[in-house]
Amino acid sequence: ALELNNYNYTRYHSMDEISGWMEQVVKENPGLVSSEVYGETFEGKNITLLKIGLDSGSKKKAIWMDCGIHAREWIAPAFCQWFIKEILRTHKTDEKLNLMLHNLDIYVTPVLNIDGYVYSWSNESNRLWRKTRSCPAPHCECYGTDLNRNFYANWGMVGISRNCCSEIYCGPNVLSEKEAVAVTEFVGQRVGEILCFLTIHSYGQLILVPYGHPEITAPNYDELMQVGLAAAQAIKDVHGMNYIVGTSPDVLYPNSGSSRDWARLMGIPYSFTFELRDKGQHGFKLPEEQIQPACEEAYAGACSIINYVHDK
Ligand code: ING
Ligand code: ZN
Repeated sequence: ALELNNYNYTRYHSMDEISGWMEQVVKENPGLVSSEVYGETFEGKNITLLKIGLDSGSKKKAIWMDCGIHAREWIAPAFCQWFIKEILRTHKTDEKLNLMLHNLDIYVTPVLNIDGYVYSWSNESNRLWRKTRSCPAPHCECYGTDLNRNFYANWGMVGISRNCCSEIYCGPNVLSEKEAVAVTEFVGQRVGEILCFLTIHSYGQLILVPYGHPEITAPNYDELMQVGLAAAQAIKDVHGMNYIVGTSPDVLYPNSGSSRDWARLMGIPYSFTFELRDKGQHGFKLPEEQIQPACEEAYAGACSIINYVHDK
């Protein structure tokens, strides 16, 4: 049987290995970690999250984190696993973390786009797959929709394509993808509870704040920028890496239909996209030697945000 102590967090893992790891984490941490299936992919695989938190009498708030919305961004699922590993390793001795786990539940989805992730592992020629694996619409021969263009947030407006062969195909209609529906339903039912929505991508070394649409501004934009800049500083303090903070139109280009924008529009006050290492030298094929430093710094960035949200 797989022993958590022996799990190698500085390697990329197949979906089967990640699924086995999730089961083991739950088994070895009763009262701290539980799992929940909250949806199914196009190909019928269970979408599972891990809920991390300590029992407390009062009603708890929550943090959301998802990784692997895009198949080829392998550092993202590696980070979600690292994030959980670090919490499990330190929560008994780190008093602040212990307190936060009494006040907050953390919902972590290590791989959201499971079909795409499995496909990107299936063959070297499929390594750079990004989208889901849903079947082509009539009159089009290409598979898949960009999940991060499929959410109910100015869907189909900017930074998208209607061509089903495009990498940024927004889908035949809003929420055409079961994976986007699963997040929408789970998070949508807990809008008062979830204070912070973190969605993890690569690459580019960015922290993106709402909105991707250039004509709308989040009511707490100034605060989101402050919180994002503090996270970027926390990241820099670990290995000296520079992360840029801003909206996607300010930093790169506009987009619409992203889960980050949807979460903010729904009323979740703190919503961020992380774009992990690197800046393009290796891109999506970040060498395994960089998993550890990339995750160490991103952990500091995520904790900076979670601390802020908890203390506020
Ligand atoms: N980037 C995200 C995407 O969905 C993004 C977020 C949007 C970044 C627009 C910059 C500009 O495209 C990746 N890497 O998936
Ligand atoms: Zn991405």
